[in-house]
Amino acid sequence: MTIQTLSTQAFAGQRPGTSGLRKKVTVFQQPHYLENFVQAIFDSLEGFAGQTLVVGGDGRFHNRVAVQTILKMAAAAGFGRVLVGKGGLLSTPAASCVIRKHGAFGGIILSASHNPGGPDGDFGIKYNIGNGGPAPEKITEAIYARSQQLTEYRIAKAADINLDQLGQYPLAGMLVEVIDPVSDYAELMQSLFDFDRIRALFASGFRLRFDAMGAVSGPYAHHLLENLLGAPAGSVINGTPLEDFGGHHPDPNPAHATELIGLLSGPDAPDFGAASDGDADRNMILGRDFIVTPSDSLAVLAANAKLVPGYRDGLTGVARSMPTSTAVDRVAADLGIACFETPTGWKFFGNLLDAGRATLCGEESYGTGSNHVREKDGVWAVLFWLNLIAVRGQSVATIVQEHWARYGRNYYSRHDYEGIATDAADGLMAHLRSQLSALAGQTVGDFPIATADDFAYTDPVDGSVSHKQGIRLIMQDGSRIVFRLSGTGTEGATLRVYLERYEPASGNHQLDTQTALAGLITLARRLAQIEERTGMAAPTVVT
Ligand code: G16
Repeated sequence: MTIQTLSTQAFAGQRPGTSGLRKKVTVFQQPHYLENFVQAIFDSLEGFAGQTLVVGGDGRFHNRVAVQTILKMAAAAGFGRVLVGKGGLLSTPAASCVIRKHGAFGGIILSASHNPGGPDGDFGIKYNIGNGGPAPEKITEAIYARSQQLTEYRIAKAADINLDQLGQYPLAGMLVEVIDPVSDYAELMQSLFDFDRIRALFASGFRLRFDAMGAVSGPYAHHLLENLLGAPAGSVINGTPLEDFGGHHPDPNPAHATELIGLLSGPDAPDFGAASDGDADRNMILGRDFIVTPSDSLAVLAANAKLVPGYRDGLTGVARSMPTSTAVDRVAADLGIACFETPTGWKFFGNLLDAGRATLCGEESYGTGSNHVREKDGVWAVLFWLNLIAVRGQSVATIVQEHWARYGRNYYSRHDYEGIATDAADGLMAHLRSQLSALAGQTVGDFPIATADDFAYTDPVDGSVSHKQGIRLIMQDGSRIVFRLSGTGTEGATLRVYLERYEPASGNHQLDTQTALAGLITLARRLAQIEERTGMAAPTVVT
């Protein structure tokens, strides 16, 4: 067995963002770039000698190369065993499931999630801890600090593992097990949902289209929806994971899932549509001619959770990221359970889930999940909706409209301004921050502003504090405008403007969302001087 120690130099900019380190593939292809980050991860951990590591990714370009490197570095670091998905594949929620089920020390997930793939696209890597969830900031900051000091890394000199054959392979004193990426996850899903009832739904002629967008959810959706639940072959589209996602931008939202939205419109449309992203942790839910916002989806799942076997005993609490609409807050108040408001980033839900204080979590960015794993979970959300529909016997649109009639409607939209020069974006945020104290208590246009602040979060479990998590303007009627810079992009900066207006249960719920939000949209653009500072007269993406 030969372990090589190779000299290296630190790369600037290896600080993990909202969800790991995401950069262009060409950045990761630089000699030592990936190796440095992996060594920084291992150097920041303690007590893993002889333990199990889980490795897998969404199959995008560079996935296989990176997996082989990580296996050899894990052997050099002293891990006892690595579980790796066949073909180097593991969806992000499946990786979380495998870490938990097999009691692994942690896992390395390779994905840039919803960002495009291919040689000119994006790549990403993140470390998940033993609870199956993304490493908390304390660890990601330690990884970053270490990455800036590295002078060498260690790697086993060995042949590549055959990732396409299930089995056990020795690698420099470590055992590599190539596992089926779907089976542990499928078993977990069957423990949560009423598969007989969903099977009966499909047998009655219920029609679904699931768009895997050429990404990793395909094998999971084929197996669960078509093989186990009996949806006819062809219900899953774009179901083969491809290194460039077949040219798709694997982001399940109205801007990028246009093929699916087209399929779900018109009289002969299927009853239900859903899409997932590159690594299968996001979900978009559609009915016939009806798009469910992620914030509403979370609220509907929370309100109906007792209809689903895995949540029959009720929820201990719910959690949402700060920019996510407050629709779920109303459900929590009605149920008499806690509702937590966290910064953007799934990692902030981990402590609440571990402590049993929240059962369901969700984000406006098409992420929904529960305590079954420690990641958001796209296919799980689809199964949850199918279970609800099977029990309630109603369409998606009727379920959501009845929800609004009971709780009121939170009109909600996110406007993204992508590819802004970093200086301009930073200037815009600084300008907003400088106005905060003056804005609180003022009436601007038609809007009396009750609160104007920069969101800070104190984790109720470990007391850690995260500052500067988004600028909030909260109006007296509860309407909100939130400004943040994305932490997942790889080119320039992306400004996200989140807009929300509440119309009570007795109100008019039929307005077009952008019309309902027009006053807030104008105010947001004016206060942030978006056009003056970015030159952009309109957002690049509206969800
Ligand atoms: C990641 C995080 C999510 C976050 C989203 C958008 O999702 O896990 O928690 O909401 O990014 O973050 P940002 O607004 O900073 O770009 P994913 O699916 O990309 O892993």
